[in-house]
Amino acid sequence: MKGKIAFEEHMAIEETLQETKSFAGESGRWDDFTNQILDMGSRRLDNMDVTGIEFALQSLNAPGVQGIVDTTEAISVAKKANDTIANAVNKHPDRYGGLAALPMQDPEAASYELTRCVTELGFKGAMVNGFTQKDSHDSAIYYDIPEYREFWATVSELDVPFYLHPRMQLPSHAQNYEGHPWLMSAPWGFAVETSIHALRLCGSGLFDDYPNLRLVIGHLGEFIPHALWRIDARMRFSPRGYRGTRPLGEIFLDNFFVTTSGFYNDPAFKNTLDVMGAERLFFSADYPFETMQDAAGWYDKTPVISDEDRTKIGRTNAIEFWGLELE
Ligand code: GRE
Ligand code: ZN
Repeated sequence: MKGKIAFEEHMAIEETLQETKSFAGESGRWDDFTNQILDMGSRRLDNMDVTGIEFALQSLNAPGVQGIVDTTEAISVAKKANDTIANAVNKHPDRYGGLAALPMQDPEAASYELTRCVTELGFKGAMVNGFTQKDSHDSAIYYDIPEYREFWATVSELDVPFYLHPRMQLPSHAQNYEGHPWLMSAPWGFAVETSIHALRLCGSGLFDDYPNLRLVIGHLGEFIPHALWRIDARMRFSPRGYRGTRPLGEIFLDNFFVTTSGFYNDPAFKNTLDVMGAERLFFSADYPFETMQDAAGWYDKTPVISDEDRTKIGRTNAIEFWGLELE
């Protein structure tokens, strides 16, 4: 399919590059991977051309700004990353858009940077890599706490989507992963970490206060769509501490949107489609952690959607969702 739009596509800057090393695959691949993730020119664009991806929103690699303990440094790295993305967008406005990296260490600074990115740089929303560290390497701050309500008010006012991207749990918080580093990472722990964060947001009353918030999660919903029925079924018996005024499943289906990033599998996709509906699903690749060839090769041919839905999920949903100026 030509004309696809993707939006979990990552770049890096020198300051955040090294964090990605352990995810780049075999050690011999690092130099090439570095070239791929830093490049925002012909290599990325050629890849998009051959896989039918017309337009892609670019975002900083994980954990990016969220892994920086010094707030002043976090603010300056976020700004540098966003200015780097803006520069690529300016060069290729018909191919790229931007999602803002945010210094969540300081909610007010995060609001300020998001506002700058949206109103001055024309960014379409934010991409944040899970909980943030701050001051101490062992800290992990989640955004359902009251300190972030003003930040969410800004997101709501700007009316832009917020993509909650995975990061790995901190070793000091991960006793249950001990001895199994593979388990903490993209095969499983990424989804556990991200789904817990998303569910915390759902259970915090946030979406009662700001019903227009639009949260995006990748990897076919980080296991949540599959589990949604059971969450509500069991919550009837143990809703302790739940602060939503509606069942969690309703909140999730109203306020969350899901992409195919890094998860190219028919049965899992079919289940996600059944639960979410074609209007709330989007194509994405997760380049360069995945190849655009794998993402598009599967998506263009999967028999579990009609051609009408393929066009929606691959393109037209995204145009409306992000307010893109594409036909
Ligand atoms: C991602 O961006 O989703 C990602 C990483 C590292 C490894 C796997 C992966 O950042 O999907
Ligand atoms: Zn990603």
